[in-house]
Amino acid sequence: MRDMPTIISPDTRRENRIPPGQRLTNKWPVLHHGAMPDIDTAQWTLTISGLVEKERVLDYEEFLALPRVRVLSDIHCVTGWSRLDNLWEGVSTDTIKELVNILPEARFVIVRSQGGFTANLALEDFLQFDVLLATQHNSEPLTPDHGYPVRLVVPRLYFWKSAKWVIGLEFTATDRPGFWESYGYHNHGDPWEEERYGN
Ligand SMILES: Nc1nc2c(c(=O)[nH]1)N[C@H]1C(S)=C(S)[C@@H](COP(=O)(O)O)O[C@H]1N2
Ligand SMILES: [Mo]
Repeated sequence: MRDMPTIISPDTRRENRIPPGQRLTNKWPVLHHGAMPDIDTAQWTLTISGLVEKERVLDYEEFLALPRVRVLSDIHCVTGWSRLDNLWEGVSTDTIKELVNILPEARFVIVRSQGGFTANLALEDFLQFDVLLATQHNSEPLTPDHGYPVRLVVPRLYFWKSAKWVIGLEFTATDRPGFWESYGYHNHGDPWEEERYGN
């Protein structure tokens, strides 16, 4: 596609790219709680709700018609593995912001997955320029176990914030712990600060 920008996540430019307590893997492990949902894109929708000027429910075709970006990023899973140089393709969260006009009262976003999983993010983390709703990884469509058809990718936080099988984004004024956060994972999750557990 013409004019698709490639965004370089800043952490990929660090001299040492492996955060404390992490080790490198070249594989891509699959990790999630519960059963893997089987999503038919003919039924899939993305609901953008809460503190926005215009709530939107996008079907798959409408989602694919949004402007697209590529992002190069590293993955850091809180269980200890890191995987470098992942090339994602999808829709920037900045495009989502333009689409719905997030209200000034909004300070958090609750990301909802098919199957009930949620992840909470501060709005400033969600709107970093390297965050996207991805449909492709290394030029291939996401596989079902890695979040097909659409997953969030938040390159600068531990990978549990990167919800797979995303179906909803709810903008809120107050924070609500997501799934792993309510089981004791850190609310923020910066791998360079080792924000693994607790607050
Ligand atoms: N819907 C959903 N998304 C999820 C999870 C989950 O349990 N459900 N687990 C998170 C965790 S803990 C990790 S480490 C990554 C793993 O993504 P991967 O299986 O593509 O490596 O997905 C995150 N996204
Ligand atoms: Mo994880």
